[in-house]
Amino acid sequence: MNFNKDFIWGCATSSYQIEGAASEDGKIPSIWDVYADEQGRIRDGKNGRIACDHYHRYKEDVKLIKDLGVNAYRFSISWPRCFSYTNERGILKPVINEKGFDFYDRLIDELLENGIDPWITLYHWDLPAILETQGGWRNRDIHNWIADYSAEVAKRFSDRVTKFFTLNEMPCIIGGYMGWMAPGFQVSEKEHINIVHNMLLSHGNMTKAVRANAKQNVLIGCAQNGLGNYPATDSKEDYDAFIKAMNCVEANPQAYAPLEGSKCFDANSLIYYLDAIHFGKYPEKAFEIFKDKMPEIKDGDMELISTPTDIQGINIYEGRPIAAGSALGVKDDGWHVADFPCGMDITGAKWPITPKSMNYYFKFISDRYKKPIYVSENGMSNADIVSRDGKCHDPQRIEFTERYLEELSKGIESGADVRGYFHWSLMDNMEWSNGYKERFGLVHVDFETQKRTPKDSYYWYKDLINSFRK
Ligand code: PNW
Repeated sequence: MNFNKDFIWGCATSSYQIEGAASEDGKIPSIWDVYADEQGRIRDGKNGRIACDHYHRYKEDVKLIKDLGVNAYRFSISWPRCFSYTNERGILKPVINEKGFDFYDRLIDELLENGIDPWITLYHWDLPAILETQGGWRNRDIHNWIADYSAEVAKRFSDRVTKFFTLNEMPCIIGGYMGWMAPGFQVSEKEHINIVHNMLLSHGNMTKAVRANAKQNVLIGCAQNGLGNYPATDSKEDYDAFIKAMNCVEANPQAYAPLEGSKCFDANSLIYYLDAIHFGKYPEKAFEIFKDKMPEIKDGDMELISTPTDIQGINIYEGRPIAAGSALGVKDDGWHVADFPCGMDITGAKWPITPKSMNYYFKFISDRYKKPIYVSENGMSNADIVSRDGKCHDPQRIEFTERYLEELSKGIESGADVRGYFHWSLMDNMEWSNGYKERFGLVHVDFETQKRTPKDSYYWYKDLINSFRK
């Protein structure tokens, strides 16, 4: 593999997954606090009240990031840590929580002092619970609530921070309204599609708010996810089938419904979201297929949604092989999802290991939207243990990352404009509904003692990064 000298190497985390301090210094509950504490919906009844205790141990963690040798660190700001709300006769008014902002001030300064570029994610799923009582993502007003918060973040930090992601993984926010993420219930498909519209309006309004309040030139974009599909074989037929599948506006096979029984709604394809953002219109076909389920589009909506961005973040974990021809029982669009081989390599979370997700998929996105791409997340969970020698040996993660980066390098060679890679995650953390059972870190965390142990993959990644700097 080959990456040029300017390529950005990073690692990533998110607030609720690592910070803990769930009700400290004026932080109000997020929908994840409610989902965990009140509803007990996280595996083994766990929660994020302490998580990695990063709120108190951030200096130690920044040292780990520095020693890893990355140039960039992607983390998210907790909205309910920085904003609370008063409810005056049904009207919510934001109140700034200085102590919350102070934490990120300290974190950002610590990162900069250690030569690490901070990349902020404005929203990584921890919605203030009080906003969910007003409908959360179902309420169109959210695009104003979240823009107010984003403006404040930009005012305070854009003197030192120049990279901003708006929303993390819109299809997973929808998961909250399919039942497998907070707030944790199922709504109709028409409502799902309306939530997508509200998220896209939010993304546009956040972009506008950050730009308007930025103290210098900043790079803004969303961090989107989906399945990184690829042609099943090297044949031209399968390549054409792959392109057809990518141009499909129905979800299958571009999105997932991770919990059995949870319904994957249809308008969840990559192009459904990204065409709206980059071209200012939903794909024509969406109107044919979803008809009256399409959202009400008010004057100015598509302009707001397509407020110009600078970068496109893509979180990528897995994909599906696409082959020519129709599968049995499926309508003939000239493509189908090919079977995985028996004994397919899988991760700890049983996700398929599909390095080719890094190649054709990125070329497709790059050719279609012509924006610099950053891999804003990639990594795997593994049943890592600390051995009696005191080390944490994780050859699977090294193999996984090497395979994925090799394919990414091929994608870049074929013309995909990918400029950076953020490994998910810096350290083991609270893996949402799966609690502490999935370890995604380059650093092992003993959640009883909070001891951090860099894994073999941490040292491997460090060497790899160094090898491309020479
Ligand atoms: C992403 N799925 O989420 C998130 O951005 C991270 O916070 C998370 O820890 C990471 O990937 C690993 O899961 C996903 O079920 C959550 O397919 C679930 C799925 C995919 C991505």
